[in-house]
Amino acid sequence: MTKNLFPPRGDDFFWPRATRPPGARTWFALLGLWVALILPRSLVGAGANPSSRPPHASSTRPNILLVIADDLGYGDLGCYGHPEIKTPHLDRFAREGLRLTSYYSAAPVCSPARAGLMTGRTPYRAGVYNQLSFMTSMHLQKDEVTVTKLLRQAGYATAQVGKWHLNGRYNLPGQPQPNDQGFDHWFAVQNNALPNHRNPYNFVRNGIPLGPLEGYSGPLVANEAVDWLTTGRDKKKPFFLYVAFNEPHEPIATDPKFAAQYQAKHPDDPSRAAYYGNVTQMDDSLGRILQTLEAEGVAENTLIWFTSDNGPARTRWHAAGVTGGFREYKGHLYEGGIRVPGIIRWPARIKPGTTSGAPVCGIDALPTLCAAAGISPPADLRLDGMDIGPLFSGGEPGRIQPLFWFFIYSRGLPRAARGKMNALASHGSPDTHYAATLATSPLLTVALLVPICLKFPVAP
Ligand SMILES: [Ca+2]
Repeated sequence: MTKNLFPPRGDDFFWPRATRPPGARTWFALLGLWVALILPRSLVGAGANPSSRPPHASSTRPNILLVIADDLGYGDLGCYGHPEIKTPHLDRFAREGLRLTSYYSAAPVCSPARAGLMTGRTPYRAGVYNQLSFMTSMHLQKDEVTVTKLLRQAGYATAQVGKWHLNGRYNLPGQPQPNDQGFDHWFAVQNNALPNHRNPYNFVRNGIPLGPLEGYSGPLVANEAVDWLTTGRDKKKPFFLYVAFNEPHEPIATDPKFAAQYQAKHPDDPSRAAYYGNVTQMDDSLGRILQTLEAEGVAENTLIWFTSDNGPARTRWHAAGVTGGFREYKGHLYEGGIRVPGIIRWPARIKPGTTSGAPVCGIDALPTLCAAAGISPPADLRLDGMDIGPLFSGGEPGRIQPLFWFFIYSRGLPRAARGKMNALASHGSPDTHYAATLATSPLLTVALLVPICLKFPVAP
């Protein structure tokens, strides 16, 4: 690993060499952690693929709404303890469903987190190991099995609105586009709404650039979702709608009616008022989609999975996102970088007002959503996530394969975890190659750590 693999850090755009492959030492570290994961898995002979219809599968296939915010911190919602930010729709949504207090994104930055969400696979296995700059050669491969492809194959109508960020050559030849990953209808931007959330000019609908639009990103995305839900979809089919809000990722622009709710308390900090209002702007947009589900009469049997792609960004322009007290922020593999809100509502199956501290990760979405729809992923598809559906009825998922995070430009440490157990390893300074820590040490954790310790010296 050479030092120039670690570009200057300090703002949200610090990874200019997105396409550069990991160095030998990085792959060595990855291999060690990978062996650590595979070993305990092989010892118990567990598989991630559901082999039979789970008890929580719906006899009537549920509609599915997957919602992801951008750079929303664990502590940025009222229902996760923020003292000021108003998120009435999400607060109500959480009261009506299952609020997860140990939910993790698959990665501490946008693209790999979304790759994990779409594929059920650790982002490195899915081939997306960094955020995807415009025109980068890295992209989600066309032959990856996405949750969208599986649901569409099973008869679902599918749509995506908002941020895509799973390719570099967005809406250009040579890389798969949202339709290649299973979406019948899409209204999206490659990464951020530009020039910011206000009057964006870079949205594309089904391959057609739309030019300058009037309004703010969140409401525009909600408009498209509402239009598709009410008049665009085939109502004979169940639906899968993927809503990826740009908020509250910068460059932020907030409708004055939302920013004004915070200006009186922060007259000398317009950036803070804009950020708080931006989260409320997203909440209001989601509220319109939720109200549409009610109006369409489909809310009861619609499974909604809400989350964020990574922890809050701490930039020179917008530093108001919070982790709820967890260490560090976006880009780190410490809690603040990957621990994010996770709320699931499914009135037909989930008791309102429940909370769980069981570890759940974005890579669990594909197995869980497929199981809820009664779909078995291909038997030869190597998944890393699992069906966490038993949580819906108060049970335990019984995770066998440890959760695993690795990020080449991590500000923290590569990490593997199973329950309360954690292993952290770093490929950074030559003087502190690798360190391992754990909260408890049952036999499985020993098996997890031995390969790391054998291959790499443990830092003092
Ligand atoms: Ca993000």
